[in-house]
Amino acid sequence: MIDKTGTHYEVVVIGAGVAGIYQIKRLVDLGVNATVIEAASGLGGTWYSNRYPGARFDSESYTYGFSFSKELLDEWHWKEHFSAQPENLRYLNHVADKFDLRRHMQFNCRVEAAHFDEVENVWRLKIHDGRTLTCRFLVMGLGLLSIPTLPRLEGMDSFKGRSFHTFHWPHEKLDLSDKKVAVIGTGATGIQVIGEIADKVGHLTVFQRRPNWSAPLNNGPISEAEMAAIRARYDEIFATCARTPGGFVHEPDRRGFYEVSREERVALWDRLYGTPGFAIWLANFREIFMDEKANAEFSAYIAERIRQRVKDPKVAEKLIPKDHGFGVQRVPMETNYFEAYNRDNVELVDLGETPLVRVTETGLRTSERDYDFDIIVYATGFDAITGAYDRIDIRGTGGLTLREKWKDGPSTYLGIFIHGFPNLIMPNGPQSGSASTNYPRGIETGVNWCTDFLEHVWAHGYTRVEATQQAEDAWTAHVADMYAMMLMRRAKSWFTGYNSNVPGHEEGRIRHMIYNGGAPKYVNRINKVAAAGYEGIELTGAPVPAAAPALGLGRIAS
Ligand code: NA7
Repeated sequence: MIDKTGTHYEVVVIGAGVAGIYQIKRLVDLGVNATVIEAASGLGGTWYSNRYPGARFDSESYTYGFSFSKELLDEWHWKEHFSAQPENLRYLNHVADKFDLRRHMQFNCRVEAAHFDEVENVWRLKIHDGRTLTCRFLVMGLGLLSIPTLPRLEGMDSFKGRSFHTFHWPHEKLDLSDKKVAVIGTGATGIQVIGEIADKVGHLTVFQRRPNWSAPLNNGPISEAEMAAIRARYDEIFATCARTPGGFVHEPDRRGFYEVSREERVALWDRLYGTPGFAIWLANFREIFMDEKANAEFSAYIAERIRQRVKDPKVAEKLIPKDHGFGVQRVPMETNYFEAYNRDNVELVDLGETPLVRVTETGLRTSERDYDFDIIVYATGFDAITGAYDRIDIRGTGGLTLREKWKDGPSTYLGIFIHGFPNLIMPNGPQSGSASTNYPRGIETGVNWCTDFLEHVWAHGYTRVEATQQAEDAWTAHVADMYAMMLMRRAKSWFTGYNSNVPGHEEGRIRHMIYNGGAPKYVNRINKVAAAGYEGIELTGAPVPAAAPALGLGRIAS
């Protein structure tokens, strides 16, 4: 039972990642009584936790930073085109310090429960340290990839060496030289780790269940002169991001796949393979995403690239996906990944042939043999998108739990509101624009829209806001329709809610997790909703007399 004596805020933001940092900045600027609650001991979200070697942006660094402050843009020098985790965390800390945001953040605070009080129209939060808080509006800055998941293998506790998920890679320096290391998993994370540590470990064994299509990141340093040129183009860069479906600088090739010759297609692909970042995925022909035949032709092209880079043809074949085409799952970008398998100290174990049986005291056992290790790294992914919501006991009207409501997948209005959960707002929620785009670009859109919305609510003195069932149904159906057009709908990936390690998320039932219509369409849609007086949202509550301040409410009467 949540007691009624806790501190009250007008807004509580959960999560001090990229979304939470920007959201609190906007609220503080408005003078709102708000706080950020963060479970970790520092800010930065993804970049606080993922400290594994090789963790870095796949977004061009200068498209990942916040765009809201010219001064910030002018003073920050991104050192690499695709900046690595330590630098990214430094950047986010710099932002928090520059704008004095840290004093509005509470660390080491895990929200265990959030219950909506239908009488007071407030959320009552229970923090794991026993405190209770209330707030009028609950803003979810939960990470979409913040709940790491481990395999369900027998004997995991019996291993005598060190083992951890990549999300929990030790914060202190870990000496890998002369160590026998296992990496389980070859998603975006595994591929980054493997490429980075292959030449730094004694011996590396990669346990691969399914290969992923992957292509070179083509990273490089950014000189002072180059950074000056980037700064001068920031307006243009952000305008490009706003125009492209993915929110990146990469624009799709508008020519029809079948309108150009095979030679022209290959010429484009040769160029894209050497282009930095997601160009190979997002500056490609649009048919790659929707047309089986086009996708198969491009996948065959990438397969050939893999064969050229991996010396042992048998190993090369194992690294080429056979169950899905290029780009229907999130494309991991790699540096030295395929070359790692040409090294004498690196070995690939195909779990399709010899599945993992258990973890032993000294290592791993497959159906074929035992392997000894000093370190086991689980690069086994996340309970993505909805996992962080599921971990909190969120109860809306009539005691309805969000966990129950989203049992078979999320349903939202615009990815921002949930019917039955009034006053809960998600600037980067499931089915919103940010989950499928260059994350900070989507986050800025979401936070700006939600903040404008709150200003509207405060200006009118509403105390309760809730999406209608009808609006939610229509949006969720629209999100599902978008999936129906994409080849990704059949992929076993976190885009479709698949995770073999999470009960109920095993293969079979698609979850419509992300909005696939692209950033411009999304922005257009949410702006129309705002222009129409926030249609689809019921705004109610006792109007505040014109003279009374709508912001900075103190403790509520209880
Ligand atoms: P992903 O992309 O979900 O990849 C997880 C990998 O781990 C993938 O290769 C899985 O194989 C493998 N996996 C998961 N469970 C097991 C078990 N039980 N046994 C063997 N192998 C397993 O997670 P990432 O962390 O790489 O990337 C997530 C996102 O974070 C990424 O897209 C970026 O946006 C940042 P499977 O394919 O399921 O056969």
